[in-house]
Amino acid sequence: MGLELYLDLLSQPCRAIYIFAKKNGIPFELRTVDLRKGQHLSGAFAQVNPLQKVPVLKDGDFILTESVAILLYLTRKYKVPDHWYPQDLQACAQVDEYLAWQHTTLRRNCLRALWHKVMLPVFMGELVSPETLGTTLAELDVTLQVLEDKFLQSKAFLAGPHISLADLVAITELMHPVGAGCQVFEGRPKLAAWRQRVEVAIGEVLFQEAHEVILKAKDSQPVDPTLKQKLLPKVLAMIQ
Ligand SMILES: N[C@@H](CCC(=O)N[C@@H](CS)C(=O)NCC(=O)O)C(=O)O
Repeated sequence: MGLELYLDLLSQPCRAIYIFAKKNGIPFELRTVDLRKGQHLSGAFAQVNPLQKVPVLKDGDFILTESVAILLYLTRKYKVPDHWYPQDLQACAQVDEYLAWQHTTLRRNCLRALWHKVMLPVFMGELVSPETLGTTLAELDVTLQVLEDKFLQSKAFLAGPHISLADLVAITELMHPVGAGCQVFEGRPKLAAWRQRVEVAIGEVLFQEAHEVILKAKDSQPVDPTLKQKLLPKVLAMIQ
């Protein structure tokens, strides 16, 4: 069996891996794990990842979780262009710096924005107070400023003149609040121009294909009450 990727394109790290593999012509079997249907909680998927989370990479008997590790594995196993993970010591360290930073900052804020604004009320039928949503969006705003001022600065891309894993991971995060209807690029011309460059570098067709699910998140059908009971505690833990 060749490379298998267990993904749900609703998930931002899954989108990054999907785009990376497609863009670089890496052959893989897509194993869709529909989070909204609770497929990640099945016994069969627990055999693949006991943590019951996507993304997961399976390469023969080798199983790898954690999106950053998966992206680096693909970068090293397949001969992808250097710009994704530059050879230059300092450019590479800047990609590492961004990947280490984003997990507890941009990832958390973008995830919370999506769930507080759309997924909890629309999909889960759970009310979110205006105060909670306001705090979430204010925290997102602070993080976007850090992304712009500390990481992007006046560069074309986060780690220099070319697109890297840092940009790919960042854009797939930002499309979460975009999917929730947040105007994250409004009033941020530098970030908006960067988004255009990233989209062009990825290719607009692939970019749209990977983001179709999240851009329709607002149309999610309400979950049935039995599944909601199983999903809600996991979701609340995930968006803490
Ligand atoms: N740190 C992990 C996060 C994995 C993760 O939280 N995946 C989410 C989707 S973005 C998931 O599968 N959630 C299901 C759950 O927590 O029940 C990574 O970057 O791969």
